[in-house]
Amino acid sequence: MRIDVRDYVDLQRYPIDQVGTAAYAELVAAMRSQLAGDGCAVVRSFIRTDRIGELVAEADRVASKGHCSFNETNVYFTQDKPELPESHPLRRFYERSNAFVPADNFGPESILRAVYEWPPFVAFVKAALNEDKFFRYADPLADVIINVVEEGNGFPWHFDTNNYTVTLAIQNGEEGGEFEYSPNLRSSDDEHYSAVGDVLDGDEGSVKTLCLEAGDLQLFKGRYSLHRVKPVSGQKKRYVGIFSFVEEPGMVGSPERTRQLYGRVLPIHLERADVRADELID
Ligand SMILES: O=C(O)CCC(=O)C(=O)O
Ligand SMILES: [Fe+2]
Repeated sequence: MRIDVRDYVDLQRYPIDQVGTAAYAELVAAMRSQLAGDGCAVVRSFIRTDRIGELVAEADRVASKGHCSFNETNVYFTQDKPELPESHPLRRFYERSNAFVPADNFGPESILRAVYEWPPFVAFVKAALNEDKFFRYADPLADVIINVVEEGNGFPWHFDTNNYTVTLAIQNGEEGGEFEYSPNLRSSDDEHYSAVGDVLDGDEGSVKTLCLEAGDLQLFKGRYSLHRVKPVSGQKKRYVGIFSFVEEPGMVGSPERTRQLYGRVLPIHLERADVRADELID
């Protein structure tokens, strides 16, 4: 069955296929103003409420394909610096675990992929983010994925290493899973370590909480805003779709990162990295 994205996106409320209309311009302007304000913009019920069940069913079908990876990380994803005091944010490590369902589980029958590849969707996100160079990721394991979060897990405080993320809430856990962020806590020329330390110590003064519901689309600029996903509790899994976009066409992930996040690599990762497969066998 061919998927028509028009049946899933709430185009009555968000006419993202109507470029050039006043409604489109207003929507893009609203997104840009939210992003300029605190780096976060949300399109509530972007996916029609009456169709979200189909997306949940799709996630349920592939959830067991999630590759679990665990590591200990500081908020910068950098190495420990033993010469600094233990309380320094660079030295504070938290357990991170995630289960990414690789993109090759989302084939032509996938609603998530149909949305990701729908030209009006790509154009809308590009316009909202006000990016010049904006392409779908060419990585067959990572272009569109689902992050499956189970009981007890979340995503500890961190700054993103990419400029923005584009995510779709598909299902919440029974409890927890709130998205918390401290807007612009650091800047390109000042790490504001003491303010970062305050948030890590539990000071919620600068922290905003966002409760996303199934079907909400979120654009988030996380490079300067410290953020986390609070641990989920209950039997129900939290599902979030992650759409990746990059600045150059044809990009794929490095073999090391791909193996860590997805548990395997494809020939394209090795070719691009100019590494022979036999060199990687460990
Ligand atoms: O799962 C989410 O809602 C976002 C997680 C996050 O911050 C990230 O992937 O960088
Ligand atoms: Fe993040």
